[in-house]
Amino acid sequence: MKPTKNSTLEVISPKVHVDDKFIETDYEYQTSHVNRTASGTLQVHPKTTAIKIRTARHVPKLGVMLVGWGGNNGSTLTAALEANRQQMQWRRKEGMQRANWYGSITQASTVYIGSDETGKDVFLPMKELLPMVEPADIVLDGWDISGHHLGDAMRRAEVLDVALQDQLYDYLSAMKPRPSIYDPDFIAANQLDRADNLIKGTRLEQYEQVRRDIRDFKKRSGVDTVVVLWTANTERFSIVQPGLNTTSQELQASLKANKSEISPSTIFAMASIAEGCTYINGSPQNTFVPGLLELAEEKQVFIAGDDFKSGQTKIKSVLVDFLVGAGIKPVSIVSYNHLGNNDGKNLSAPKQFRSKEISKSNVVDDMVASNSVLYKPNEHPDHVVVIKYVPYVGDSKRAMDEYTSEIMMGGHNTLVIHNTCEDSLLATPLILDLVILAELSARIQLRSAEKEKAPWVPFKPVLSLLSYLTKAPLVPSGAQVVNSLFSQRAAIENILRGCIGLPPISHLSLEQRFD
Ligand code: NAI
Ligand code: DG6
Repeated sequence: MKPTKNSTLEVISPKVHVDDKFIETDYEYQTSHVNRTASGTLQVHPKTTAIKIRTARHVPKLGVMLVGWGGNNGSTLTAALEANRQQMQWRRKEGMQRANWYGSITQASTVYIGSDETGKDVFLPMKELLPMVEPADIVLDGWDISGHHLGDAMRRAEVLDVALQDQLYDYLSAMKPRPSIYDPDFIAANQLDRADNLIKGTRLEQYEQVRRDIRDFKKRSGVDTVVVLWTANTERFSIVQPGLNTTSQELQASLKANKSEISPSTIFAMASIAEGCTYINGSPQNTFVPGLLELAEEKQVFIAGDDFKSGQTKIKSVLVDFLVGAGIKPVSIVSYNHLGNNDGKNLSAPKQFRSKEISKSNVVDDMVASNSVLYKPNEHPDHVVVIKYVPYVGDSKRAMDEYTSEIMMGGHNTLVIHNTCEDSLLATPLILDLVILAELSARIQLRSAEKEKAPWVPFKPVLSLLSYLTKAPLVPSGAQVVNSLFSQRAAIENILRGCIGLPPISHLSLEQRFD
């Protein structure tokens, strides 16, 4: 079977069945369950469960609504979609540059599919494994508290080369963000001068307006499905309190009562869930208060977050995994960065910085906890995060990290990393991956093959599969948070492989190690 129309891949297996609607596979899921006995023995029980996985083949027309559409990420995504759609080229001092999707795992990375008769590994672009939304087919819309049209928003962002901006300006100028919800208590006071495009009224009225906007977009654009994604300013954390937002009922009552602690991002998430639209949080704030999580579960709508994982944290989730996995003990991690874009300006306020500090700081916890040889219970490396606003450097973020580790016999190993890059050019491809993988996830279902007529079940509403793309991964209640980048990527690869009847990548390569 060929998983996608234009794919060069064909899976030959009696365990894979394809019809017009679904790709269905018979899959053996192998796990190991551990029991702790009274004497302290760890008894491990390997287990194989027969399941079926099916993926709907029809790719819907996808609409994406960005909250913060006129910001650096929002305008850069809009520009990149059009530049790639038209396969634009422009002149730089180094020569001609073509539009591309570097930094996107779906568009620019490959997945191992097997080895050929000579023993060489064979890879395929991730987007060819299963039917996925094509970036060129995505329809964008969104909201911003700033009324700049997207042409001016792109210029204001100062991210893309001018020669490219000039080709895109007229096209982007026709797009204008819808008015949005502004609450100066949640973002930095220094954002006030942008706020000229606002939804007035009570929180409930604002919520109703956002719901109308989603319906209006669907109707006008003819899209089949909508994903709403927050790429607006980082908000401060909301207070979580019984009676306010700890259950879905409390949250809905608080919205009706216009309680001031219900943040704009939580209102967007509530509206999105009410319209049955997946909601993704690209910023660090606690939009997903307990009542919101409960609401998503009740309505069975996907939510995912928090905070795009673009540069410094991505490296951290690789480096600490490597160090701890190598038996080396990180004892001090100091992450400093400065940047001069509007995100940096907003984060120069203490409460908004605090939200980012929290999301950047938790990323090593599970890796540290996994190694009881190096760390005692509750022992952690010192971990400090500093962000400074330096307007002159604009979107070109400078990140400096120092990792000090203890090595054998009291020795020390210090690694220093200096990274300079356009922040929004790292974040934008993540937005593309988030919406494409979220849409795909809505077409994947599992069922037990051991019980007759077991029902097909979708992923749980908290879509932890997107953890690779987020700094502080949101996981279903009771599930383990996984921060290691390679484990997060392996989860995506292996689930996609499972959907087409391929086993997880084991790295056993027995055929190459034994005669
Ligand atoms: P930006 O400041 O350029 O854009 C944010 C936009 O949101 C602005 O246009 C602003 O007017 C708008 N906005 C603020 N409050 C709003 C509301 N309530 N409703 C609608 N629009 C609103 O920021 P940028 O660089 O695009 O980043 C966006 C978010 O993504 C920030 O929270 C940032 O921390 C987060 N992020 C960015 C990363 C990056 O590498 N660029 C990586 C990780 C997270
Ligand atoms: C400075 O830290 C600004 C932030 O918004 C970051 O640029 C952004 O969160 C990306 O962080 P990281 O750690 O993934 O590079």
